[in-house]
Amino acid sequence: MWSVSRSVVAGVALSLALSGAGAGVQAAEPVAPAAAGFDPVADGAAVVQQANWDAMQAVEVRMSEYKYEPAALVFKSGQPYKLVLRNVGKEPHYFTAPAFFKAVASRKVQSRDAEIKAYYFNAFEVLPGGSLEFFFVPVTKGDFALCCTMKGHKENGMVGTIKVE
Ligand SMILES: [Cu+2]
Repeated sequence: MWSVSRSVVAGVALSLALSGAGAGVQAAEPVAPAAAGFDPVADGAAVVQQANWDAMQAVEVRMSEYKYEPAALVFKSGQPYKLVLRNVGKEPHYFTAPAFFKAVASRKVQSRDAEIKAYYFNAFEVLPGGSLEFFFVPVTKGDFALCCTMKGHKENGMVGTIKVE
């Protein structure tokens, strides 16, 4: 768990350094994680632990060419969820929603063959015929963008919205 979190932070720092150099920005002062847009739920582990998982709600999203069904997702802050992402299409599809992932407390990601416990995610890729389950508790209210980052998919309409209310 710790090593996963650390590598994510390192990845953010690296991309910052590169973009700063490319844009000709002077980076004399260290950039705070929040200022860099890296401001996930601070007490995510406690939120996950205190949630009533017996009251968990399941929501399924089917991915295909080139859409999410449903494309408008609404979650309630504090309510534990299992989000099932099912690829019923012929191409791989992404569930890319970095701002949404920062607004939730992540418990784990589960697939047929594996389970991953990590605090932060940016995106999930699901292969044709495959599925995965994301267990989480929404924390921060807001509207968040969802899209598929496979080449050309977003342009073909593979976008969605996620509301935490
Ligand atoms: Cu796609």
